Amino acid sequence: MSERNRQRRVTSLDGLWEFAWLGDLDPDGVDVTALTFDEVMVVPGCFDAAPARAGQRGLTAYRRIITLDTGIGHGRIVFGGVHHWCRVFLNGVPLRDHAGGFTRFAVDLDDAVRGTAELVVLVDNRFDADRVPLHLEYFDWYHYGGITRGVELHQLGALWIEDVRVETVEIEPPTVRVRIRYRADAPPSPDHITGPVNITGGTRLELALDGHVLVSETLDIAPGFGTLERTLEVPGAELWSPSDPHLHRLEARLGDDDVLTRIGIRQVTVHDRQILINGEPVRLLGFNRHEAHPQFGHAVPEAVMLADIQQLRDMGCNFVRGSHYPQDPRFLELCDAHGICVWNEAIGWQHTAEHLTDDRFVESQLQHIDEMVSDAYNHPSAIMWGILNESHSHDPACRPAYEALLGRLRELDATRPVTYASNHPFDDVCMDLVDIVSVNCYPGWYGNEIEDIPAEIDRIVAHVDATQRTKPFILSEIGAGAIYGWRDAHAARWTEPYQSRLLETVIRHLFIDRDFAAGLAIWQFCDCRTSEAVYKILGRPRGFNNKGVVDAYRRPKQAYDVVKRLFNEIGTTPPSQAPVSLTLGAQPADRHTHVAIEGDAFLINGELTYAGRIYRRPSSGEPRNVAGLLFNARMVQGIFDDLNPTTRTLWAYPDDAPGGAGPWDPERNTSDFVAAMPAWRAAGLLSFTINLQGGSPQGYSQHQPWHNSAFTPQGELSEAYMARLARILDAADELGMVPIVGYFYFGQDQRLVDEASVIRATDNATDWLLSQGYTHVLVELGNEVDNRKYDHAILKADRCHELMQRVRDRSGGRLLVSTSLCGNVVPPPNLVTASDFILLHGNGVPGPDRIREMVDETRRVVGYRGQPVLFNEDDHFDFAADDNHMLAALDRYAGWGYFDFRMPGEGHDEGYQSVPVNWMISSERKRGFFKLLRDMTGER
Ligand code: ADA
Repeated sequence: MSERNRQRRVTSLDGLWEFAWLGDLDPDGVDVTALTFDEVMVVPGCFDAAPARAGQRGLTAYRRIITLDTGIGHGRIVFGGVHHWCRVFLNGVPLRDHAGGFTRFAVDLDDAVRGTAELVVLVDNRFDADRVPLHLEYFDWYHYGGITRGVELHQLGALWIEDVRVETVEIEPPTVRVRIRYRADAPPSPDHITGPVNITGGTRLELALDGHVLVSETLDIAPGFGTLERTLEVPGAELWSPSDPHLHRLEARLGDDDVLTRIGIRQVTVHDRQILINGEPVRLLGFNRHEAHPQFGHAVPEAVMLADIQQLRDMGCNFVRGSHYPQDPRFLELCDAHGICVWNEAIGWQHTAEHLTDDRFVESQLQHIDEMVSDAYNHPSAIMWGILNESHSHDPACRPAYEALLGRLRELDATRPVTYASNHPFDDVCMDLVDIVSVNCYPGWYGNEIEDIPAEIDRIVAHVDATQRTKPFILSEIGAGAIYGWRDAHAARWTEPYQSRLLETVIRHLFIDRDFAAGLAIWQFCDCRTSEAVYKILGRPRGFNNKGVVDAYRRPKQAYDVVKRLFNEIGTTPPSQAPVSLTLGAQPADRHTHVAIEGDAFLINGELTYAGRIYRRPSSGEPRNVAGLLFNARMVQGIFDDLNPTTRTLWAYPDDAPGGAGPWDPERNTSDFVAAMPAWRAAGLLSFTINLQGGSPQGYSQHQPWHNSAFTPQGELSEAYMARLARILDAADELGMVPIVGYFYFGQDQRLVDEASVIRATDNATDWLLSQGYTHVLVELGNEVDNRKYDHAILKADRCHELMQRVRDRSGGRLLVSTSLCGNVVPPPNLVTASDFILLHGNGVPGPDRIREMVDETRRVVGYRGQPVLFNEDDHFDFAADDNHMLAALDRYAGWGYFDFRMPGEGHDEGYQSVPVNWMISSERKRGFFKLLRDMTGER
């Protein structure tokens, strides 16, 4: 640790202390003057890492004699960290208790004590949720006990500096603010031995940077606590950055006291998905690091810390997440010097509402956060604060705790972004509180396989992107266990090759195949000992968390070289200036059209559709309410393609196609579709159904050998299909239309290999819609889910509600969901219950009376709660008749949807479902529908 004081008398108390094992004793019952100290223990050190006391939990006592010079003002003992509860005594008198390891605290001594004195510290490493709420047995790391960081005796005069905090105000010109908190004894008196305190003037304040005095003043210092603040412009100073970690030495002197600190001038900001240091985007590549070692426990010696930095640098890292507690300031100092950015985190691990709604727990966290901030404040390497690893951020009951803790961090330090690692990315309710979104996940380890990792990461990023648009994203944990030396031809879990393969997949996907993440912290740098509770150790061979790329003694595993190769390769390219969000089409932009349901009516942008419109039936003059209905047409082939080369030729453009003959062209098809949309909209069409697997390109078909699916067999999204869909949905958004996006079609669900793929496809489609920021789409989970041609059980009528609910949950209710059934079928209770709006099909219905009856019956199904009802497929065309299906639907206040396919002998202008097609209003049938629509809706 670099020198911190020149004037102040500071004595290190590190070394071998006398030690007594007190085991089960209650600290309140211990007479510290009557103890027998028959062992010795190293300070700093962990008594339970030492062979004599390895693995033991209990109360202990440490003792040593200190010498307080006569002629000093105050004595103060500064403990760098004690695990995890202690009580400090001087000459048998208790002075203070402290709970919680990993942070510094001070004990002020009685001014009357001079000469030699006996310092005894009771140290307890037992778990006790009342006394030490921050250290709980279930955490996934071993809680070593002891005086784990250095101890110092400070001898203070009558005026002393409590702390100095330095922050960067500007980088051009480099400008820092220095805040000195001091205390002056009251009142200074003639017999005060050292006493520059001068209440009438005469105390010197001096601030020097790299030896150059920048402030030199004489001040009046009144007794008591005080704060001095000076802003220093230092034009020649060099900035700190991970690639050029320039440091400056700041010396603050007040009277006879001083504090020396090494500072880095740098600014951390977040903007548009990026983390910037001094305005330059950085890509954070690194590891989670537990500060632990089998021989030293948490009291990792500086040589090991330096070796850690060496290995991190060797692997091309510029980032460490201090999991899951504040890192030793000595480590931060090394990170300052070597350009490693640190996420400094308060203690926390998987807390539920039980803790997070407990005032005492939250209070302990707040105190701990104060200490963490004060320890790390001046370290330029500490670029962000974190809290509460993997806690219940998805439980609204926990939100107040997140608000309190993150609020405290912002209050203490407005210069650093805040974050927490969430393992509930899909239903997190606190992410709006952070500056950087961080997610932990373990695909390929705790669930599914390495091959599933890219899709899982994409899903998470897409979701986060949709909800937390412009925030940077850090993958804050991902990894696999590997037992050091275990290389086996099967390369299964726990082998070094498995870990290598998994990490290679992750890094490639995040930074080579894509470039959307602001950072990655691999879980983890070194293996670390963990809880030996049975439920834990059975999944943690050797009692260690084995996911390190080096073992606990820092011996590299196979993955070390993989990470090294990839990080070094990636590190040579700058992060993209405008990172691509995980939207396969356009970037989410401000959307224009927002659909909602109120009762049985649809609203667009807060207004009923066709607001105020009444239509008088021509035959009878009876008034019908049109407002709130959704008239639509079945246009499911807007993104059609055929990936089967043997059938693709069927869809060649004929001579009579506008634009002429040519081979099938999916982009041309989508372009023609988009070009026709304004005409539909002008005629009163507010909605159309489009499907990720289309519909029969022949209207009705027995067999469907063509391959038209926006999903890969495993349920991933096809970029080409989704890009086409984005063009259509973007245009609809501009036009104020509300498309119904269907996910599955019975003629193509066979393209998905199994149920897991169907689920994956559902999630992917949902995440994609959200990631696009769409607020104008309705979801039709499956087209005609009672059709016997569906292969996957989960898509059939009796189970499809599972997926509908999944879409709703995943979108946090933002997507309105339904499904349709075959013509003439009234939906069963499970589907009515699961639907936000009800879709009916009118094909095969014998006449308008049955249409009316279907709507009536639907409204009587158990589970019906007044949702809007609409037909979104009906192949009836008697638009000029006095009564027809469309009018019948209107009679019952239900929307209606036109379904038109090309009939035998017809040309390219006919039909909307037969590809390729003229998407314009190009035939008598189409004109019939659009005329009646125009009349009904009053659109011109
Ligand atoms: C969690 C947790 C880590 C560690 C890891 C694992 O995500 O945040 O502390 O326990 O899992 O190895 O499973």
